[in-house]
Amino acid sequence: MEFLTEPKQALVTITVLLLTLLAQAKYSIAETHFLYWEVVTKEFTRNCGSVNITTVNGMYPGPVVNITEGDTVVVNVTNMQEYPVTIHWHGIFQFMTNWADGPAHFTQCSLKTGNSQIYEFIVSGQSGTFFWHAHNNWLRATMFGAFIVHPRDPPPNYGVEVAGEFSMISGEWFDTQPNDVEMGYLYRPIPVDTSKTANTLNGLTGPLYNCTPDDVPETQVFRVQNGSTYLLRLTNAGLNNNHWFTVANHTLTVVSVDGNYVKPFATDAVLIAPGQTTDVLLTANQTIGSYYGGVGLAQIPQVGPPLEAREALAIIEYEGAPADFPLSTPPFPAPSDPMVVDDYTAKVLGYTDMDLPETMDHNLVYVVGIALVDCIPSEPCTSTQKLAGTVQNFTFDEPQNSSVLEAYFYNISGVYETGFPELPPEFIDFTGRPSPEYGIGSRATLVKELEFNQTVELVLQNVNAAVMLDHPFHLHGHDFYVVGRNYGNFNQTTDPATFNLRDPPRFNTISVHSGGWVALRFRANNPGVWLLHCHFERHKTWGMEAAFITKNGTQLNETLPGPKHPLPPCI
Ligand SMILES: [Cu+2]
Repeated sequence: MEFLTEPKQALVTITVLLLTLLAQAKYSIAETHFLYWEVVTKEFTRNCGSVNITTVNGMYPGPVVNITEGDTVVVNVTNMQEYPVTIHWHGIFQFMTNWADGPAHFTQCSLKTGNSQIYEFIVSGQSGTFFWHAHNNWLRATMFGAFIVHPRDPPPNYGVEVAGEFSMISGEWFDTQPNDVEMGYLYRPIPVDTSKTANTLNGLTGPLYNCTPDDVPETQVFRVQNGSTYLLRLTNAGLNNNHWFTVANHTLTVVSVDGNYVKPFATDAVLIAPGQTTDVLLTANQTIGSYYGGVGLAQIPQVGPPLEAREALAIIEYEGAPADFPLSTPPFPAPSDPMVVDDYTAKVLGYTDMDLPETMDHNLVYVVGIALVDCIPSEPCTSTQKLAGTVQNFTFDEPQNSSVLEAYFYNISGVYETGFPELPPEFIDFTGRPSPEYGIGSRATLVKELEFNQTVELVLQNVNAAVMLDHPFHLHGHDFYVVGRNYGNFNQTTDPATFNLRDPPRFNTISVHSGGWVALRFRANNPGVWLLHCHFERHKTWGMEAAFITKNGTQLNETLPGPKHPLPPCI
């Protein structure tokens, strides 16, 4: 080793000091990220057809937000195209920044053509994989992107060195502008033909969607090194389908769901409902080569017209893979096999060091289903009734002239009503037979009020109304613990004894399986208006929405301040 003279030693010492400070700074100094997003129309070609789609900055999928826990995000959104828009930061708590949450009709009115809006919020007390998406009409089909929050403290020890990470967001491609697809679903008694829909991974359909035998579409390649382990950040940004994710020949280790660590478990395939995210570890420990991986449908049960069943595949390519390595499609679980789903679901467990509410201020049972509702004269229905998504037999009538939050904050009357029922009027057989009691929903803009810091147990009970389907429910502004789930009817007397209060997983989105129920617990510690809705866009379009209003507490830091930036005008 070269002998260092004194000045050289001093230089080395200073450099080492600076490097140490820089390394520490990575974990200690919060940053502010200023993002400028223009919402523009751009033509993209997928699945053998071109469509003018609505995008952020002409990108599909949209830009990735990459921050560290504690950072501030300031997004200046300018709407340069014809459709009104809003943006939602899915899974981000928005503590004291309810105004930046984004769902149209609930926390703001949509941003109209030519106008700008600034979303500003701090991401605190959470890290992991999230995503952002448009939250009005069906624009989120093409306006979505990853929102990655790195932990402020050193990254978690997975027991193995992580060599790199990849974000993989699945979705659906429609052969027309998604808002037009929505119009097709809104007023018809029978859903529109979905056969022109393609599955996508990171916005690409992959090799199974070739138009002619010679025309193979672009396929994304993820490059890995033999023997290394990678973190795959999986998100289902799709509108109407559950997805299985799998990689040929490789076992995946699930480590996190919805930004919450889970007890790691190995699996061949990962089940992701729309609105859910899952982080998995993949170790490149197979023969040096190339392997297909991607998403296929996990619809349970499958009803209506046939769904697009081709998988959206990408390639995991080892460094040094032979060019003629035979690629094979991984086996996917059968799309409608509840056994595989239940087996997977049972493996997802949380940790014991948690803030699970133990005594409840509210024990809510909400009955959720797909029913019919009478059309009103202004609606271009093709019959006297249309399909309705219902919660407690109410289909949510979205206010048009003010958001619920503005009405609440500024005391505007006539926009919404309080007193959403805590329980169904009667505990009937919800799942065993068609329930005529739930066949016809009624329209209402009804919310449930909660006092600050109250504890809530919420059971979502599926009902066999017009039809019985899965419903992936998403709660804005909170994570919740999943303490129980089963098929059949929830029994208020006997089922709580079966709850898992030891290691329940913590999510922001949960699939209420067809013919079943789930029991959730959360603390209402975030003042404001928080949407609870099915994350299947069809069902949301049909009104499967509800909302909580959490009132202010007594302290200043328990009181929702006014909006930091002007909101889009409603009229
Ligand atoms: Cu649903």
